[in-house]
Amino acid sequence: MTTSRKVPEFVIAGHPNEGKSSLLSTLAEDDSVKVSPYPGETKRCKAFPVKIDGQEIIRFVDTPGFQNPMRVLAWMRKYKGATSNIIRDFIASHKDDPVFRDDCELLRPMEKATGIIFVVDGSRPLRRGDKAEMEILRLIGRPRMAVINCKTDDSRWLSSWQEEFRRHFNSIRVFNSCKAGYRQRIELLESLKAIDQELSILLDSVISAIKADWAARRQKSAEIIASMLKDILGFQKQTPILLPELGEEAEKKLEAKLLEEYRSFAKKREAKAHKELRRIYKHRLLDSALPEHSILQEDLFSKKTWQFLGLSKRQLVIAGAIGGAAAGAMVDIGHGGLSMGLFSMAGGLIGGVGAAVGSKEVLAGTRLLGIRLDKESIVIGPANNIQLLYVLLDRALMYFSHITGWSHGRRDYENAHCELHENGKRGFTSEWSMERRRICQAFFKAVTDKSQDEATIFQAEVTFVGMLEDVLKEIAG
Ligand SMILES: Nc1nc2c(ncn2[C@@H]2O[C@H](COP(=O)(O)OP(=O)(O)O)[C@@H](O)[C@H]2O)c(=O)[nH]1
Ligand SMILES: [Mg+2]
Repeated sequence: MTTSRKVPEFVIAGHPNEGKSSLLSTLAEDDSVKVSPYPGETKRCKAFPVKIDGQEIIRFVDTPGFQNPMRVLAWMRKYKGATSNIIRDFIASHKDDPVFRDDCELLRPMEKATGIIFVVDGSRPLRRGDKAEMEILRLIGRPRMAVINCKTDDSRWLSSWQEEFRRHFNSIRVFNSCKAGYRQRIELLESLKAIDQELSILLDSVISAIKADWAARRQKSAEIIASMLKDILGFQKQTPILLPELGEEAEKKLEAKLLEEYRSFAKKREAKAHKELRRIYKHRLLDSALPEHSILQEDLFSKKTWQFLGLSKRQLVIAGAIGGAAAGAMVDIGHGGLSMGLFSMAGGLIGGVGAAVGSKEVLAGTRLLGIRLDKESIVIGPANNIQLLYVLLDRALMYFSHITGWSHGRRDYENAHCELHENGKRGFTSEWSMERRRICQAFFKAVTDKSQDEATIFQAEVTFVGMLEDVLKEIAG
């Protein structure tokens, strides 16, 4: 058996409604933490473990906040016993008094805590009660850190908070629970080291574990995105037909049916990948919160999606320079395909089925942009236009950026759309270098052209996933 190492435990203290639960939620990446606009909603202390691969590495305890700081302080100032007994004795003499219920509840976990994180809303002025709370923490004598969590943009009071905190705490940090991401979480843990020398080694291993976990999540995400692209771009379906009997009406029906099948498959497969990403980044509540006006709410094949994420002229030129049949198809789209309906818009990707079915040469078995007809069957897929790869990739990256940029403590899901729109302007891939496009091109070929040898396919996929990992790092750190 492995020896059970001490799991550092930090108690989050402070006045009600200052953002304690929000801070904890973001720090522990746990959106099940109850955050409420009404003070006094957190009634009991609750520990929230941070686990990696099922193993607890650090723990944060949410508390109700001080109820009577002035009176608690008055009692503690008069206390004559040893500092190490002050909490125990306070609880012993107040546990039956309902007036001090929250205070007892809050102090209890502090006795054995590794440290205390004191949270204030730095966008309001300092009050008498705040000083009393800080003084209580000093008398308790546990290692402590102050976190200034600004609920609004008002920074008038920030310096007075910092000044006051310098006198009472070993470490101070400004942290925005609704905006903080991975980097800010690591920074906060780094500052926690300063509260107690002995903590340094313990927290260093926590930080290393979190970093390694973040890298592993990034790798997993890159694989999820690549696998989704592989499935959608490589989708192929063969439907038997009896050509002589197939009239124009039947052809139209068949083509519509095939398109619908493809569309529905792609949609489901894309949603599945997004869901997997969401799970990796531990978001449960964000599920229903996809911004209402986001381009991600648009159908994958809608004109709007393709106009928004479609390739720019510059990209088309680069794509043309890279060469290949797919690039040719893209240039066709650049020449006005987008202004037409789904069919011509999708022209490159699954081929103008209408044209294919209507033309004699095509009926002879020519492969045209992903749709093939021969004497006995009609074959749809794999995709033959790399633009579908870029559209899917941009949507996945936008989604990734959205979920990794969303702090777990943030709950105003209704305001989500604005940011996503800005993030997603023209998508991420539109500015990519020739080098990255080449990798995409090779990947596209690997997943759509089965005639290539296995080693080439494997290499193209590995290189693509590696590149994606870099991209994800650029987005989420
Ligand atoms: N805008 C904004 N609101 C915040 C922030 N932190 C907390 N809040 C809000 O303030 C309220 C109280 O937060 P909560 O974490 O429950 O405070 P607690 O009582 O100290 O646990 C909730 O409505 C939060 O959404 C912040 O950094 N920015
Ligand atoms: Mg709370």
